[in-house]
Amino acid sequence: MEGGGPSILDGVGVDILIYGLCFLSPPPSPISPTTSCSPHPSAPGLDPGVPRATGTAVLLRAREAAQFLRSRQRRAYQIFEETKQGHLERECIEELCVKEEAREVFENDPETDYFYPRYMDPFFLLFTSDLPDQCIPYPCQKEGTLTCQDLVANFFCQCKPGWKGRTCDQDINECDERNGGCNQICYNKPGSFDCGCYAGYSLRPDSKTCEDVNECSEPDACGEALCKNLMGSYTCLCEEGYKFDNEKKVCQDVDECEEKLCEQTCVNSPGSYTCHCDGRGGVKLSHDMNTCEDILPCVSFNTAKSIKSLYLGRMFSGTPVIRLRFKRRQPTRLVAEFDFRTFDPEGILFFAGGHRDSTWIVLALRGGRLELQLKFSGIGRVTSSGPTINHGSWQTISVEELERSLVIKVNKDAVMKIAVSGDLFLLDKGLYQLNLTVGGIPFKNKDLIQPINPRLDGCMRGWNWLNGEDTTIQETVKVNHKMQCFSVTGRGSYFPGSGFAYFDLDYTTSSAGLEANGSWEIEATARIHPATDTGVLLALVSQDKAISLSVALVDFHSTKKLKKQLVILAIENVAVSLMEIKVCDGQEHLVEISVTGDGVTLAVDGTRGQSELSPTQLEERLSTLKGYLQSPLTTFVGGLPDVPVTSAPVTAFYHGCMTVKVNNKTLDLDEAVYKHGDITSHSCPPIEPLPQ
Ligand SMILES: [Ca+2]
Ligand SMILES: [Ca+2]
Ligand SMILES: [Ca+2]
Ligand SMILES: [Ca+2]
Repeated sequence: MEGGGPSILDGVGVDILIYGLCFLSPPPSPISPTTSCSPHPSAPGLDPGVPRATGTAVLLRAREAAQFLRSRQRRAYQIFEETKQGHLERECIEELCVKEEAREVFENDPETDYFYPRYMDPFFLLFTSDLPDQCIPYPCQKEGTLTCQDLVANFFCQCKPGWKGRTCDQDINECDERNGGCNQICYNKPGSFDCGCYAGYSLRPDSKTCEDVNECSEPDACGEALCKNLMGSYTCLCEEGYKFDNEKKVCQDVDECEEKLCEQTCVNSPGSYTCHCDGRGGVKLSHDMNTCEDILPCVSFNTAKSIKSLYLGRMFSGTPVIRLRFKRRQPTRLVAEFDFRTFDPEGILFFAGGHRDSTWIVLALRGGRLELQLKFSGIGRVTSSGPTINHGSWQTISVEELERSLVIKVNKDAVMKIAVSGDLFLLDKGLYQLNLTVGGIPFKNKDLIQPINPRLDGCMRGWNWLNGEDTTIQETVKVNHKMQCFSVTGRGSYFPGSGFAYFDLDYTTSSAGLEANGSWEIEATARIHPATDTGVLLALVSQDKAISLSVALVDFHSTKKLKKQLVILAIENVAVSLMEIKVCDGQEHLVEISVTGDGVTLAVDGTRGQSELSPTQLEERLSTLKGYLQSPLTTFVGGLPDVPVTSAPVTAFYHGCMTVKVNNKTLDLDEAVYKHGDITSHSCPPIEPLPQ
């Protein structure tokens, strides 16, 4: 270093100049005119002879200054990074450094170029008492600093809240401590922090605590649904059976049928659904209202049969149940005797004779009395006499052909004695022949002398045709259960739960017809002895199989989910009236209905049931029924045809004993258009005593 020669200031007793730290300022930054640190000797006002500051000043040669600085370096150079400061001290203050060494310290040219000439300048002196403002250039991080305080060869950055560090350049993470005082979420950010809240909460004015947002205060939060505010959220409530559609903001019906809740048939409805079971298949809805269960009897009937009996009512067609043909080599007369039991007032016991145009007799019942129709040589007669015998007790009936008469006895009392001319046995091909049919005739009913309904729900036993041993009939009956009679019977019709009967009945009350005056009336009573709690008593069915009206036993009420034994009167599948009934008490019950254009009554054992409909709804139902009555309706008893299970509240067959009266006329099931063969029209087995 060429410097180091004698200073021009040597010997000048100016003691106030200290010069030097300004070289630390980078060259591009012009030195403020207010600063006292403008070291260049040529610069105006830098006359070394002019004292620049009060107080003691020492004029030092550069190297002395460096020496001087050594003791103060810690403070003087703290504007540098520690390394730069350390290097400068080592390289250029403790000993003279070459420019390259200075360049290494500064690691850049501008600083080096600024520093080095001044360093080598003999005027490079330090003003020890007039150190420049340490806050210039501003050593603090501006954003984080409140003020910079100039100290002697040092500075102090007073940080704004939220900052720390010597130059206030470090953010304090307020969230580290007690979550910044935030109630929920603390977001740190440079120099400060923010409290935040989870979704559904909002920050209170204190900017720290969160409070639930009451979403329901927005009028449209849930649309038509009920809004319920919750902590941190809200929910839109719909009535049971509906679910909230978030998009449309409406309550929409839940289609429970999609969830396969029903074991068999499901019908969805707004807000609800109903399950239906195949009643005709012998099942009903169980108590869970979803699954199906067997319809089981709660009252048992003694349906035991007697193998030594012959049931005459098996064939609804009215065709005979037994056909016999007797052939004799000798002239023979008819002798027949049997025990007979019936409650049926009408029907055919037996036919005997030749073909329909020759000679025959038919023993029948009409009005409960024996009737004999006979044709001898083409001439017909009808005779009726004797007591009523359809009292249900056994009695012995005999028919004997004598030489000139026929004698009919009941319990050995002759009730008829009819003079005849001719024989029932006809000689044909050398044999005396006789046809005998039991429970029907071998020709059409209209070919009788006086037509009669041949269907006879009657029972025979101990028969004796022509004094002959008859084992064939016995054997046939023995193996055919349906040819046997119930051991014991009472009045009524027995429905075994597997079929129905139907009638064509008219419910208009004037001959002018419904159109003329709109008058109609449906009155029906059913005396029932039910075996089960579910089954159709009576129904009016249109030609397209719509169930316009039905009266049924049911063990629940679908809309109220009421599990009770009830009689239900419905128009289509809508319950109109209900009445409780004790199905399983083994007693006979009387169900009465009356339906007119003015209203509906349903009564069980004299007590009227409650209406299920409002007057307006009822009016609408009755108008629907009236619509059905414009066309012929079929009256079903004991069951429904094959209709969808949703057509009526109950589709199951009735099981038990029943006698039905419609518009004051007792329905004789033998008069039906159709009757299931297993329904006994005029007999019903007794109830078995309830197990103790
Ligand atoms: Ca912060
Ligand atoms: Ca809320
Ligand atoms: Ca639904
Ligand atoms: Ca009959």
